[in-house]
Formats: sequence, structure tokens, C-alpha cells
Amino acid sequence: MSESLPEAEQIKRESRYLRGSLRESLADEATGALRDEDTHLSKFHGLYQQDDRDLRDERRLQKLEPHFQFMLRLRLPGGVLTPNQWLGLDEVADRFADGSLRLTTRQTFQFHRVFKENLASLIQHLDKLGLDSRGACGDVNRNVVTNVNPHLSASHQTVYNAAVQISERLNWRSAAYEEVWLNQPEKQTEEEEEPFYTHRYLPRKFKVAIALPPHNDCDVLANDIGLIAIEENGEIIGYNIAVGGGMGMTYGDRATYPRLATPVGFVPADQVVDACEAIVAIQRDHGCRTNRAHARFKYTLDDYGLDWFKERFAEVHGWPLEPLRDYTLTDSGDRFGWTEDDEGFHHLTLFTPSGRIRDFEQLKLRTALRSIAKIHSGEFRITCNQNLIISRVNAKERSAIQKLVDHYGLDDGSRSTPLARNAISCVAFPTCGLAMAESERYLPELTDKIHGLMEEAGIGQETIQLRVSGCPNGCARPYLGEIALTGKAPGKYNLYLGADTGGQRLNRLYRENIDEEEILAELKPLLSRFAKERKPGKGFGDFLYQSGVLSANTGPTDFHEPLIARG
Ligand code: SRM
Ligand code: SF4
Repeated sequence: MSESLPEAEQIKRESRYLRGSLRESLADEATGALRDEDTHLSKFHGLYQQDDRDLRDERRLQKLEPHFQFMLRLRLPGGVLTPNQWLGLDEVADRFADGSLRLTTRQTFQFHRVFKENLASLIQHLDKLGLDSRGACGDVNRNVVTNVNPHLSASHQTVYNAAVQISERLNWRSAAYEEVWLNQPEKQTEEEEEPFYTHRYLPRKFKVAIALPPHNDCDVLANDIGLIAIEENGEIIGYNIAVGGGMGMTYGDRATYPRLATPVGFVPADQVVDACEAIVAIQRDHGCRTNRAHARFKYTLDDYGLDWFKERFAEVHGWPLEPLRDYTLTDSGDRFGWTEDDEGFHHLTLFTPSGRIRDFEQLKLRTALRSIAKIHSGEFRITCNQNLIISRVNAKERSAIQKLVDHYGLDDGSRSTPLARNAISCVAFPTCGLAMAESERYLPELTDKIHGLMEEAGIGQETIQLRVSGCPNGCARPYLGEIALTGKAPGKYNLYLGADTGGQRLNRLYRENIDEEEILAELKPLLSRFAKERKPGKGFGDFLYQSGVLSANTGPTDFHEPLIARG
């Protein structure tokens, strides 16, 4: 084993296809934690060891070990599940987790505060529901996301099917999942256990998304592979492929940066799964294995160049990419309320702030959704904006569902401000081990205050995309927000401005390390100028460029420089 490989790389290679000592770790009753090596491997199984950061100092003072607990994430390609699955998830949220379900920015669920002794039971319950967490985290392909497009059912079905097929093809295969969690006897480990990934798996996480233009609610260009569906005469004939998207960066490290995926060519619909596999194989074989901060596919592409990539693609896939087809991406938000599709089904998009489904004091959200699941015969769909669609409702069921919506006071978008219902935040404190500042818990207060400024300026009903992440990793895809904050320290954020609304232009760092008062003071004059000078149909991000407040984004390393030095 090479000495220069990072620990995470060595651990997966020596793990006997992701078995490691997970079984022994789980059986050890002396601690709530896993063995160190197993904390890396558990990610491939969809779980992260965490500790309650609100309690960290207190427990340290009491000389107790951290309050170890786990986050478990489901693999749910396309974000679709049945009412029965919803009811099953709702039930286990109380039995094995903190009583909440958390819809993520990648269209799936997370359970928080699962203790070690409950992990296997939780995964066994998921298995009975036909659900799993295999590959939801770790150095493999992650949950494949798609546009939700409730009003375009036929095309949605096609892209959804593609998402499921890509997810299945790129999932890891060893029997470790069944052995560790589903009590199956251990099998002899052999090389064929992972014919595609081999014992090396990928250098880093990998993400695939599919957009159905003109909508881009999955922020397709934020992914390692962004597939843009091309429709002709109501049929999807193929996909433009964009490569090398990703949000994560590290403050102060100019070698790391967010990057939008670059559209490189087109593949016919029947080749899309093979094409994705070929691209992941290129990253498997050429991605950086010695420096994890440089191991995402975006850096492989920037190291070797797009021409090199296109040559490798033709070689591995067997066919070259065809020329790109025309497309337009206009918006990345959700459309709330009821819509009817071309098959006569009704779909209701509900605003579920930061995707947190629990019974709050004022709003019994989890109870309400449970009541809906009991009478609903269609589907639930999760959006990449952390909202929920009660989907494929037939005409007869619609009024019964609406009654429950009214009874519980659920928000079909009409109860909240446009700013709030289009905002996304990551989880951050108290569970995320990487959080530098609050995000989910801070978002409601922040949106109220920014909305207050918008009201003063007379633009309270405008939609402006706000994204908040508790650190620069960018789980809320902040670099695609018209206004975005990334956490620097408790109460301190970097302020980014100027993305477009279609997910095709990154924003720019505007101010560094500022508190709420300074954030509001920076935004106030800009919002008031926007109110007076904006052109019809142009969003806040576009306005900042047109008005000269921001100038063109010139390159990835400039991303780290505040555009206007603090005077
Ligand atoms: Fe994320 C790590 C939560 C979407 C970039 N992300 C984490 C961890 C697991 C923290 C950790 O490593 O210890 C967070 C768990 C918090 C918690 O307590 O639940 C976490 N990420 C999330 C979720 C739940 C945010 C949310 O509020 O919805 C999203 C779950 C997605 C899913 O269902 O699969 C989530 N993360 C994203 C996205 C957005 C996307 O994929 O569309 C990104 C930016 C896109 C990208 O990958 O570049 C993202 N997460 C990261 C990174 C930075 C990766 C990088 O290339 O630098 C990390 C840290 C890491 O990997 O080292 C990270
Ligand atoms: Fe945690 Fe940072 Fe992701 Fe927020 S952006 S969930 S703080 S890793």
C-alpha cells in the first residue's frame, strides 16, 4: 500500500469491499461510536457518525464522550415514493430517530439522531419498505436527482426512469450491506464483488442530475454530470451532457472552487446510462487519489482539459459525443399550489421550510402529511429545493386532500413570502460536524429581516433566490443564489451576490466575514436600487450586473476575492 495515499483511500481499499470491522463496531456496547476506520466506511452505507454540537462543551466538561449519534440518508433516485413508504418512514422517525424527517437538497430523506444500537433496525425497516441507503454517501455515485415537473407527466416519467437506471447501474455491489445490516452470513470476498468500482471505488463523491428544460429545479450544472433532456415532439430523444460541476471549496485555498458543469455534447436517449458509466469510469481511473481536496471530477477536468475528456469518452464509451443541441434553462424554483398534468392527474406542491418535517408547535406538519398519506393513492415527490409534492392525485381525491391541507394550515406557497418559499438552507448546527455557523435554524429569522427590507423598498412580492450554507462546502448550493451566505464563524458569514435564476451563472463573493447587521446594511441600498432601476423580467442577480454593482466573473480563483474591497 502506497504511503502517500490519504487515510480514507487506504481504508476503503483494505475494507474487504466496505465490510471493515463494522459488525464488531456495532456490537461494541462500551461506546456510542464506531471504530475510526468504520466511520469512513459507514458513509458508503449511507450513514455519518455525528455528535450533538449543542451538547459538546457541556459533555466535555462532564468528561463524557461526545453524544454520538448518526445521520442516515436514503438513496431515492428522482425523489419519488409511495404513500405506504411515506407512512413507514414516518413511523420509524419516532422509533429510531429524532421524530423528524429531513428532505434534502438532493431529493431524498435524512434521519437524524439515530443511536448506534438502532441503526440496523432502522435499515431493516427501510428494506421492508423497498428502500435502502446504499451509496447515499461515500466515494461512489450519490442519489441521482431529476426535475420534478408535475405538469409534464410523460416526460417526467422518462427522466425519472433514466435516474433510476443510472442509480442502479452506478451503485456499489458487494454483499457488505446485506451482511452488516440485514443479518446475512458473510460471504468470501472476491474481486468480482465490485466489477465496476473495484476495491478502490471512486476518488471522491460523484453526483448526477437530469434537467428537463426550461426548468432547472435540480441545479443541473452543480453536478459532476449534468444531463439536459432534449425533447422533440413531446418525446425525449436524448441528453446534452455537461461535466465537472460542483460547489464545494475551502476558505483561503485558491486551488478549490465551485465550478459549473460545462456542456460538452449530446448522446441519444438509449445511450445515456452507458454514457454516465463511461464518464464515471474516466474519473475512477484518472481522478486524483493523493489529495482529497483535489479529487472531485471538476479538478480532473481542469487538470487534463475538455479535449482530453472528449477523447477518453469516445474511447471508453465506444462512440464520440454528438454536437450539443439547443436548450434554454429559465428557472430553478418550485411552482407551488395545484397543477394538472397532461394525463389529468393533479399535483400539489407544498412549501416545507428547509425540508424539515416534524410536528412544530404552530404547525403539525408530520401529522398532517401522515393523514394525507393515509388517503392518497398516488405518489410523493421531493424537490431539490427541499419541498414536497403530493403527486398524481386523481380528481376524486383532490378535495379530501385539500380539506386536510386547510385543516392543518399547510402552506401551498400562499402563506409565506416569495423570498421565504424560494430560500434553501443546509442543515448545519446542531448535527453537522463541519458547520461554522447556523443555517437551517437561522433561515426563518433571516428571511423575515430581508423581506422587511424588500417591503420597505416596495418589492416584497418579488422573488429573489436566497441560499444559506453553514460552511463553504455548499450543501444548499449557495453559489447559485442571487443572495447567498456561507458560514465563517458563529454569527458571521460571507455574502455572495449575483447568480442568475436559471442556475447558469455563479455568484461572486461580495463581503467577507460579516454579521447580520452588516449583511442587512449591505443589502438595503442594493434592494432599494433594484426597486427603482430594475428592468421588467430581470431578477436581482441580473440587475446587479446591469447596474455595474458586479462585473463579469473572470475565473475560478477570483471567486475567493471580495469583489469590492471593504473601504
Ligand atoms: Fe452536503 C458534507 C448535508 C447536499 C457538498 N453534507 C455534508 C455532511 C455529510 C457533513 C459531513 O461531511 O460531515 C452534511 C450532513 C449534515 C447533517 O447533519 O445532516 C451534509 N449535503 C447535506 C444535505 C443534507 C444538505 C441539506 O440541507 O439538504 C444535502 C444532502 C444531499 C443528499 O441527499 O445526497 C447535501 N452537499 C450537498 C450539495 C448539493 C447538491 O449535491 O446538489 C453539495 C454541493 C455540490 C457538490 O457536491 O459539490 C454538497 N457536502 C458537500 C461537501 C463539499 C464537497 C466538495 O466537493 O468539497 C461536503 C464535505 C465533504 O464532502 O468533504 C458535504
Ligand atoms: Fe454542513 Fe457545511 Fe453542508 Fe451546511 S454546507 S450541511 S454546514 S457541510
